[in-house]
Amino acid sequence: MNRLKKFIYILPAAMLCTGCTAVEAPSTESAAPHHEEVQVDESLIVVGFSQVGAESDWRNAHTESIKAALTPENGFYLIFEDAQQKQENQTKAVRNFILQEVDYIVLSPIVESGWDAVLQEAKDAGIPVILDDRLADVDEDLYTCWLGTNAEREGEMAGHWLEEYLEDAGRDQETIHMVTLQGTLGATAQIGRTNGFSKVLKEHKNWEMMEMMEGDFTQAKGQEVMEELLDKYEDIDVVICENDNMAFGAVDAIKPAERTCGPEGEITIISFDAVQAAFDAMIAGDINATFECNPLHGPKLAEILKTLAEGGEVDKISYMEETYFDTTMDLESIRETRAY
Ligand code: GYE
Repeated sequence: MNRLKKFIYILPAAMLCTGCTAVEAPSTESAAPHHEEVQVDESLIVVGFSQVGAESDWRNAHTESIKAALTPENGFYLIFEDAQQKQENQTKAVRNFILQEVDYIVLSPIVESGWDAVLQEAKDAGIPVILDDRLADVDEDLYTCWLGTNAEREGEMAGHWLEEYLEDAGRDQETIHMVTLQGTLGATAQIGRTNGFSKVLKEHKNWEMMEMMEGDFTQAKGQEVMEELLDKYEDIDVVICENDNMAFGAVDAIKPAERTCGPEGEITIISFDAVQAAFDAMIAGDINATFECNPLHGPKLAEILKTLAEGGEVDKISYMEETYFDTTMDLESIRETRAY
């Protein structure tokens, strides 16, 4: 780690910097107008964070949590870049972080594949990489550790919840027609939730997964895809939405199609994340259950970075603690305790 560094370069076209009042607007008079030199207190740990985008409520809470934890008051200088859901932007961001000689790179990889070259470059430059939220399918020595979510477990939990739900409703022998709105294909949360749910699906001969379509973790795409599925299939009993925002999109498609959903309706909706708006949707009777995925990584990430900066060891994998919520619970009171 380069603790003596005093200056870092900000590339205004590509980089956004937060928590750093020292950054000035790009100077048009400068000899190198695309570069800005910023003075950073040498006691601060300089972190370049490449975020996926702002595709969901979960993502926004994740960004806020990290920005709130990696502040100069807490000993960090954060360079934040939003990749707008494009892997090429993330690759570019990581390369910029290497050029800037940051102390640590934090990467939330949009998908798992395609990281070997750029993470090797970080390694060659001696900059440790922490994967946060999603995983990269690379050799383990190309990253220091991963702080994430056990998406496969979430998917399995959702499957078991449905099992019980159908049993309680006396529908465990009935043919159950299902569709899935998948997250960004190839993303850890998509792979894990699809695989976890599939494990339970395989145990039930009467569960029929008619189609799985990509909804990219966004409400708009979730709605679009659900509209298509409603046109195609008349008998959908269950929709698995691989995040809450796609579930909101599914509800937006189901209601105008004069179909009903939620605990009192024909279509059971299962979702993931447990953001506050999902509580509202459950309270409104639109969705049945949501499997928690905790986005508040900031404090744990700060702890990991501090431990590393002090020369300590960290676990290779750390998972956030998670549970689930459904409409049998006292959702009004629980909602008040939710931080995201
Ligand atoms: O569930 C979804 C987001 O990777 C766990 O990404 C994250 C997922 C989260 O867009 O809402």
